Amino acid sequence: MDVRQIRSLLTLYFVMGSLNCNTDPEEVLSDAIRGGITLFQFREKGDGALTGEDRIYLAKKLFQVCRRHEIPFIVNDDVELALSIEADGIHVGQDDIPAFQARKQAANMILGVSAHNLQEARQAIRDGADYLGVGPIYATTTKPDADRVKGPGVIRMLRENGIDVPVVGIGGIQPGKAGEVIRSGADGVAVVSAISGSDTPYEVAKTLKEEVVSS
Ligand code: FQP
Ligand code: MG
Repeated sequence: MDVRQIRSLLTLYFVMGSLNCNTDPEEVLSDAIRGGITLFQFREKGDGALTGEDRIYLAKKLFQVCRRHEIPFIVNDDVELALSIEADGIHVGQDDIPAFQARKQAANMILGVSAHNLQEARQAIRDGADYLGVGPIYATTTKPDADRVKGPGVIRMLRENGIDVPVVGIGGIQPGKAGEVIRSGADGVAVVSAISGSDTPYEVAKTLKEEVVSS
């Protein structure tokens, strides 16, 4: 997939698992799609997350919803799962399998890699990342083991140092805070709780989308 396509997919990237949802995950995802998300990541992890067959079942269900609306489906962490369901991509972080290995195993998939600084960004690009997930931009409660809060300036810093690959900001991005992330040089914003933890996922997604495309 070419770089321009990836940039456009990152516009509003929704990341979610069953633990993040107040209601049926399929319904939350459908509402988010209706609100204008452009990419989805299945992230089923944490205390009490589904495992085994149940996890695979939910992945397939959510994949179907995405398919129906032509939203590419990215799997967090688990390359085996991504390969077995023929997902569109995989996202790995610094504590997961090395990005170069994910690139080898999933040669034709979209590969996203988390980067917290310039060194990690450069390495991810050498390893074959299609995009970088950079954060946490703001404070988040979604990920207990998140890195230190960086502020949107981290993206400006990466751009000023020649990082020109597609970048999405992640971490604590709520409506009203997305524009600043885009103006710092991100191609889009990734959110978990802003949408999934809301009682109105459709409205929040729509608001975030408008904010990103107008920034
Ligand atoms: N960026 C993105 C993306 N998705 C993510 N899941 C992460 C960053 C974080 O491995 P990681 O990845 O550091 O933590 P975890 O596996 O717990 O999510 F930009 F794609 F939205
Ligand atoms: Mg990970």
